[in-house]
Amino acid sequence: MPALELHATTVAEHVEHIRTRGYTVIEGILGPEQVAIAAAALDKILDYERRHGDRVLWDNPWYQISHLLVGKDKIFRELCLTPKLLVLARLVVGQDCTIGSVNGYTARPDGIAQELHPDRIVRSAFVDSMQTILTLDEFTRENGCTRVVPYSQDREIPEGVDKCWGCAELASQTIDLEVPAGSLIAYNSSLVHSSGANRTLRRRRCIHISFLRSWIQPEWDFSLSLPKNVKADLTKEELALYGFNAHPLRYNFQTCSEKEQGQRGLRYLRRLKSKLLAR
Ligand SMILES: O=C(O)CCC(=O)C(=O)O
Repeated sequence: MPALELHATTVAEHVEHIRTRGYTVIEGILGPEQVAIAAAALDKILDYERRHGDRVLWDNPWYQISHLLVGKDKIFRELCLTPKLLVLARLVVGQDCTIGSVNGYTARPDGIAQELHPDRIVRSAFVDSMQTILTLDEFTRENGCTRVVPYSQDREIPEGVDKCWGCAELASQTIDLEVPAGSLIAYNSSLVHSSGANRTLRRRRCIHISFLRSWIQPEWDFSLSLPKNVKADLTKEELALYGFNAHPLRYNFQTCSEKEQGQRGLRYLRRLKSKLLAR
């Protein structure tokens, strides 16, 4: 499918694109030096974790992923504070939005395309969570750039996630987001998307940062997960962004099962404890 016009010029246009077509792209959001430092730091982490990581979840024929980067190198904290990124996130998911996860990701060299999928299947009148990708390499069709299905965030997805995976009709409507290193790709988490097949022998690296409405439980509970020395170093703005100020009971889209509800008391107490003892 021919690429849609990718470039909006004002923040308001980017916000509008996320609300309507489901995604937007901002080139040049990171400087070349930031890209080089972040790429080198990510390589080091990925190399280390390849030797120790879980082969199914973290390092598989599709991708290699590293979770909780904020605790692993300071450059990733800097990237989360990129001014244009925060302005956009706060306009789309609220001034008090929080970060749900900060992961390093590479489409695996000589790897397989991910199945098309939305990160969440929630239909609401507003964007409740936004996924962002900061590119650390040029994204091309050859190295498995991100593919999206414009406007798919509002579509009826057949009941059960499985019926949506790899759906042929959706596949025929994807467009490839070919962008330079240092770009931002931002999309409604309900948009259907995936990384493509990396047909090169080099990593296609990026950072995934998700932004959520303040009442949604993050994928990672930073107050419980970050090392003590990193927590002690966080600024007021970062504490708010990583959800340290958020109410310990937040809505969990992904695992809101009865079992989960039963465990809520304990989780609440643990979060409360970590909140009180955070600083
Ligand atoms: O990095 C990308 O191109 C997208 C990856 C993705 O969709 C995912 O990990 O769920």
